[in-house]
Amino acid sequence: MALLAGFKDKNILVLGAGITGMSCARYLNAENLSFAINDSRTQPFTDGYNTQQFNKEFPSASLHVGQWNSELITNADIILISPGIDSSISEIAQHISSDCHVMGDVELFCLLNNERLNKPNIQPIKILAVTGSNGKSTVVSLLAYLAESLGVNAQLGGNIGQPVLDIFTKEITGEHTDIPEILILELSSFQLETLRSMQAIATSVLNVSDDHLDRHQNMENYQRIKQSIYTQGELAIINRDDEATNTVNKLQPVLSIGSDKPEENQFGVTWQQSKAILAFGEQNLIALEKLPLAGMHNALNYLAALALGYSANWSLSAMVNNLAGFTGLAHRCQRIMSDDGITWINDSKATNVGATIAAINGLAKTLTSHNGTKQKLILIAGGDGKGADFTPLIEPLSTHVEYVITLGKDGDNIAKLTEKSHKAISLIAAVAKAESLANKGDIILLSPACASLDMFKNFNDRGEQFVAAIAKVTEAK
Ligand code: UMA
Ligand code: ADP
Repeated sequence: MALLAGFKDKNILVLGAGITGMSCARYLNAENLSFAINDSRTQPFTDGYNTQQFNKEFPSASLHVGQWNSELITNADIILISPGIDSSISEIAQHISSDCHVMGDVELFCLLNNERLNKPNIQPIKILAVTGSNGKSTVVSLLAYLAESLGVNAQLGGNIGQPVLDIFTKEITGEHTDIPEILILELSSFQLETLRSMQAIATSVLNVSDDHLDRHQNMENYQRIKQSIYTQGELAIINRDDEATNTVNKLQPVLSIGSDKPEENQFGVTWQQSKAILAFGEQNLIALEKLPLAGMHNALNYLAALALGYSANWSLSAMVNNLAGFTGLAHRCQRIMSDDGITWINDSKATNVGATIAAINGLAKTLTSHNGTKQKLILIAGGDGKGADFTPLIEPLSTHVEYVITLGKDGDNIAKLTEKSHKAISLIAAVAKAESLANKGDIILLSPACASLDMFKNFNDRGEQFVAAIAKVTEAK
């Protein structure tokens, strides 16, 4: 039976009324399927959207906010759960009936996409899927940029902030008849937890480092969830630098990237006169210094994007010729202009320890000496650590960082790692303190190693407040 026919006359429950939940609601509505939606917060909607608007947009849906509704959960045949909601919490888990089908929006998208194979005149959308603890958004955005430069009809979706079901909703409502040929899909560990049916051309785990352990309990579990992406694609793109990215299926076709010299049919890095060159087998592609995103972690991001494009049969030389046009995303090691002679860097997107280590080590390589004085690196870090182990920061802090200014819920846990720390009660206080410790030529880096939600709306808000604080503090001088 076709999937949607099986949805008719079923109790469909959407859990969460954020970006994902609303996207599910709009899809179900476009298919004339009735549903209930439940969000445990009293004010789930953002951007001025309200209950009246919801009732107008979805006249046949029922909205339940303020707590998890055990009766709705018990009676549900199908639950579409948002990635930020942990289905194992007792308020949810104990009420789900044994024959209820629980899935995420990406799983529903993939089930529908697979069915397109059996329909006349339409094709399934090909999928390139990327996960990893860090670099996902950079890699998928770079890949989307390359696709556009090469004239490939591709679209971004998933954790990057564009729910995938919107593609089919727009097809049904006629808002978009131009369905993409390729979906470039960013997947979080939360989304992978409820995903089983993706059939991608290629998938990649970019790297695995401690993140979201408050939800996934331990690294083994987190790594297993990340690697579940490989069973849902033909080619596995793995990172030779990080064993945890290997596919467990020894028979699966593999393409690898790494920061070492590549062998035949591998992507990697060679060195010529101390310059790093991106390479494919024997073929040198381009010098890293000619590209805007600096640091070895970004070399790996470039290679991952090239490997993914290559797996979709895009021309390697055309991709290489277009790499330099992508200038990166905001809040990821982004330089902020100021008049005080200090180099301020906004890496607010560093929401885990691995990202902060990559930023410190990457910047440390660029530190130079002026008149016998070495440039100092001052770090502002802290926020909600999500249960992470911060000890991997000890080495980079002691080797490369002059002072650490800490803030937020887990600020004290970072301060404990080094004697060179100062505590701040707010971001603006941290900026002022860092500024007072810096000389002209020094680098002040905001790279929190933590999520932002204890003090800010999100990492964008934290980055924007950092930029505003720099302007305020430097203006006052
Ligand atoms: N909710 C509850 N109770 C809870 C938790 C959440 O009712 O205990 C409700 C909230 O009130 C809200 C809804 O659930 O209305 C939010 O659902 P959600 O947290 O899944 O967020 P969405 O707005 O649907 O956004 C999600 C992803 N968010 C998370 O995974 C936390 C977005 O990734 C993603 O862009 C979007 O779907 C589209 O796919 C954000 C993210 O922070 C960027 N991702 C994490 C990361 O990158 O590290 C995984
Ligand atoms: P994600 O979408 O996985 O969170 P982003 O591209 O948004 O990744 O980058 C998040 C953070 O990780 C930024 O602080 C960025 O500087 C850092 N980063 C980017 N690529 C890598 C990588 N390959 N390894 C480690 N850190 C990285």
